[in-house]
Amino acid sequence: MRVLLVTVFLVAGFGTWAQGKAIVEFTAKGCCPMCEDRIIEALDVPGVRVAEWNQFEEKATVVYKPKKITQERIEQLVAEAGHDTEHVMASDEAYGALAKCCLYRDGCPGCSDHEGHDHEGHDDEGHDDEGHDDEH
Ligand SMILES: [Cu+2]
Repeated sequence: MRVLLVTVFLVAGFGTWAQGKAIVEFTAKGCCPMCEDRIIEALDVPGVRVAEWNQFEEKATVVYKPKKITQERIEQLVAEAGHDTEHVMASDEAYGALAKCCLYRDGCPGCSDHEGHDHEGHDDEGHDDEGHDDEH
């Protein structure tokens, strides 16, 4: 799994511009506009120029300055805010601090007023909760 992810990492890093800016896209799990705000806020740091998150694709797009911040650090920041990314898992503490609506590992349970993302092809037999380690 790691090896595959690192490959994606490298490919994504090819969007480097001459001005010392780079763009990276990575999966970041989440449910709702609150998650979007949280993720974007987490990326409001020096070196990050633009941060966006697409709720339906669960994908973050970040424009950053490679001299000031790394992709790895960017994903760490998102994970520290409670959102699993492609390469960095959020700690249980960070995940547990999320609003109920935002518990993406449990299928976004509380998002009633604003529907969570549609997992198309979602049938009940195959729940693809990778990294789901709920022991309680
Ligand atoms: Cu949310």
